[in-house]
Amino acid sequence: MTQELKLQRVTPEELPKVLEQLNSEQQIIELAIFGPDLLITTAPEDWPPPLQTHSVFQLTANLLELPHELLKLKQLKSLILFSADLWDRDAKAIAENLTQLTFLNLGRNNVGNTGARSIAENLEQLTSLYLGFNQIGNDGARSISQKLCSLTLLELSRNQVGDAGAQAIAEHLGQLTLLNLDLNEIGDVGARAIAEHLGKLNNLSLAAKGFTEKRVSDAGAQSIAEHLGELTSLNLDLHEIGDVGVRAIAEHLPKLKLLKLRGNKIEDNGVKAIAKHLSQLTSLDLSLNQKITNIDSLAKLPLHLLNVSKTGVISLLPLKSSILSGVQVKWSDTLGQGAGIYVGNCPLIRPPVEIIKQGPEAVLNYFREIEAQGTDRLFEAKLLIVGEGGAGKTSLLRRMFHPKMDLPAEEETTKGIDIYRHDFPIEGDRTFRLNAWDFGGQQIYHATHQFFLTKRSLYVLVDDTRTDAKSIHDEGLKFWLEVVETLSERSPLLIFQNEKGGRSKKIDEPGIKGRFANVKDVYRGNLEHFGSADVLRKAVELFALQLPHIGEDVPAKWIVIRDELEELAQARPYISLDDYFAVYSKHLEFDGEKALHLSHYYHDLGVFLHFQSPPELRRTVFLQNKWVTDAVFRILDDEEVKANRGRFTVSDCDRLWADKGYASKDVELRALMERFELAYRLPDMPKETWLVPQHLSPSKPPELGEWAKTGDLVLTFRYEFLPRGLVSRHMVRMHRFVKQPDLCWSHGALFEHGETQVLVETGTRGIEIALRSRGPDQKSLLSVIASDLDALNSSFRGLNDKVSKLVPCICKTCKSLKEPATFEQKELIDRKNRGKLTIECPKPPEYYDVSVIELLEGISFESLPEWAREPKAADEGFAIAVSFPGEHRPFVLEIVEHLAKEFGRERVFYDEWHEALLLGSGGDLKLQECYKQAKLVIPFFSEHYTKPWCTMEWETIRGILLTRHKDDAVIPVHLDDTEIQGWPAVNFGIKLKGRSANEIASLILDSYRRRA
Ligand SMILES: Nc1nc2c(ncn2[C@@H]2O[C@H](COP(=O)(O)OP(=O)(O)O)[C@@H](O)[C@H]2O)c(=O)[nH]1
Ligand SMILES: [Mg+2]
Repeated sequence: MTQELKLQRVTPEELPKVLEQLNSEQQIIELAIFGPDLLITTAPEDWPPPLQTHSVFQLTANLLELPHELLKLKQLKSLILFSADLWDRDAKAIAENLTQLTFLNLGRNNVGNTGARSIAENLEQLTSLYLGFNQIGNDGARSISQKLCSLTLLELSRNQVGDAGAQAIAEHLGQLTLLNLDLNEIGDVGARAIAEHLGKLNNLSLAAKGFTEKRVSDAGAQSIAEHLGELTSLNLDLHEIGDVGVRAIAEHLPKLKLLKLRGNKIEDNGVKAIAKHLSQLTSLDLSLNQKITNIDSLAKLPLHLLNVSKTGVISLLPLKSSILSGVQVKWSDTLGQGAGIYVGNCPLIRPPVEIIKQGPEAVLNYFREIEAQGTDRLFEAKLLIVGEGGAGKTSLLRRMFHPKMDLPAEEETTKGIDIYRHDFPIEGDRTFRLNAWDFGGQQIYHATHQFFLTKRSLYVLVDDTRTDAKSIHDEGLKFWLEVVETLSERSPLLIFQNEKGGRSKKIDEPGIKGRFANVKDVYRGNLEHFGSADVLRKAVELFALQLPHIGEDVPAKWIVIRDELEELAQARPYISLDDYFAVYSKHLEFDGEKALHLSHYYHDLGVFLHFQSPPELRRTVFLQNKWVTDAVFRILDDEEVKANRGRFTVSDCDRLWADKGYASKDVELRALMERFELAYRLPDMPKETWLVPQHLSPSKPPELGEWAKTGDLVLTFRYEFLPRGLVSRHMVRMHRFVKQPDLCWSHGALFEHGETQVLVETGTRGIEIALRSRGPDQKSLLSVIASDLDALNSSFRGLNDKVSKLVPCICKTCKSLKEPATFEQKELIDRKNRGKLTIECPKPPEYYDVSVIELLEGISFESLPEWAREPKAADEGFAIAVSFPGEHRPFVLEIVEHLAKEFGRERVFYDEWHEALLLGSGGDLKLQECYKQAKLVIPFFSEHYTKPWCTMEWETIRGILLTRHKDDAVIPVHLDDTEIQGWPAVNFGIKLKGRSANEIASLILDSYRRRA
């Protein structure tokens, strides 16, 4: 059989015929059929070895019944029927008819205890049995144990087997070499039984469920260690094993190659024990053991996979040599992504988190640079002063940093943002640079907080003692505490009580600190007096020095480059990208990619502003934050713009940006406003016009008065805290569906696609956003709009915990109501996880029981239709980019012509079609950008691909591959058998095999669609 035929897709109707044919044509002995839920995505050559010898079918839909043609395949020795909706009677039929089977896999079905018993009673010669995810309990496990004494492999993961079942297995199945009981209900008793009886095991998997009381402790781990000396692979995820248990495992199980201990109670000593004894370990999972902080000792193990995500690890320096030799560091926690060091959510300072988030290439660069230059630290931070207008923020700043200055006069309220610089000396003759940001009080500024209230900063909240706010229940104080907590990712916050006129006020300090862990201390003083803020200033300096990024070691030259940019910033509000590159090249050998890694890092830290997209912004590095914010606020504050309900044109910009060099950067400044989601350009206007949705009317248009109807699809987001301006930002992001801006207001918007409409509206209490969808595509449009709101919520790092989705009831009573009962999505998911599959509707008279699954499915987002995706404007980037050696130009041209029929030439990057993009200086960088933006990159590998020019392209593509590994962004076409250096999987890709250009093009299209 050729490779192409190995995987056949069949409909349930076709299956009987296919089986019949198999029966007549060949003496088939190995057969695999997969249900429609489990798509096989890898190529046959990458399948696990057992599958390689099977005939493999993929069903396009679920089987309605087991075809009896299958039962005629009496000679079958191996059968896989995975996720095919089989029940106990199907298992019985298989067991009674296919009596030659030695290998059986019925994973992810519903065979239950009865099905397990039928298998046990009829298939005594089985050596391998896989019945994961099948509702099997102790009874099923017992039947299997009593009859199937030849089993060497038994997989019963995701069932309900308890200690009793594990004991039965242990007592009867002494031949087992592999036992997988992941996600059952097994504790120490079961673990001990397994340990004492199954001495031949070399692979044991006992990961616990997330929701369970049953866990293995140190005692269980010790028995396993003492008895199962043959183990090479052990999984004890999510138990309660501490350092004692780990030490036993390390000391007694020297053959271990794979060890999984995710989510236990392991600390640094446990890690040391592993390092000391398990010298053959290649794969180790210690994630979710929060007390681990130090993994230095692991450097000597031959690990190619290490997961320490969600631990307290702060430094990867000890693993430097493996990182330099090519092991990738990934800011994630998901395994199954191949080799690497996984460090998602660790408080890393070496390298800094911002570097790791940029991808493995940036990490590699970091280590190379510190090898060459040594390290230094950046002593620079932001201090943000927040609080109600008039509370005394500006006064406090003056008292702290300009003691000689008078307090501001009543009418002198802050406009926009003022930035004070405070330098203070620190150890080693160095200076700490603190930039203190003072916000004006106007509401419109609140919507911009999200961009400036950055993490890794220090906050001071000024509390005005003239108001009565004393505890977290008082709205004024609570609002600011919530703002800082939501936006700043737990940055430290100091409260200053301004005792104006000597008035003091008690404040519920323990209550506030109990609820807001980031509140460090409360200070007070009467700002009329000189020296009243001295204590606070000392505290500010102290806390600034303790900010996490201050401890970060970065390559020494990075600090030198920052210092030079700071000097430039004194005279110039911005510089061009080329100027920045020039500064970089003065200190380090020039490499565009690396220079961009560095600017990205400083941008993330809030040191300066440099967006790497869109192209208008990429070319400018904004050194003075205040210059930028002043320009933006001139538009936001302008009375004419307000009077025009937020609309402004180029002539408004000319009027407002006449001085300070703004005029020559107007395009960039408008792009920045779009990037900040403050404004968008209205389409189809005679004169170029932008809209600031914040300034739309505050009241809902009367046309939309009584909008709700029965039959609407409704989804509600409920917030414990709703950041200001969220709906306006949502409107900017989704403006392609805004057809009538006049039907939008500052707290709501109407989105439309054809005949379908979604009304998004903030509830009167200001804590809910309701989405109502109606029309032929109501589910799709609702999905699009709701997913964007989800994404927006996630962009506030502290918001996800404060928002819940309310799912409307679908019972008969509610279906006839405009306002159906609602359930919290979180509660529904929890019920589903705990196996409680109904919930009672609170509406009389019937109080129906409603299916939890159906409720959840009602709001599950389907894959979206093409119209719902982001538009395909030319600046949206390329769908496909090709890279090829000139020798193959004619052939490649033929292929891209085919692709262009599908996407249009503007979305296929083929050098000759896009020459204009590459003209001028920095052509190589631009080229890299094209490859980066492309959804899919196709290199054509051949002996000619090793030429220098291609090699340079290849370096870029490989970078993309490494960072975009997960979404299959690179698929090569192998024109011959040349191995390309750095390409990890030689087998992966499209092989020429005499195919025509047309055929290759359709394979590429297939891959593209599968990715999308
Ligand atoms: N008498 C007195 N006036 C104060 C005190 N603190 C602030 N002010 C005045 O209150 C007004 C508002 O203060 P300001 O610092 O501008 O508040 P901001 O809007 O929070 O920046 C100004 O006129 C200040 O001079 C104080 O402790 N005593
Ligand atoms: Mg002020």
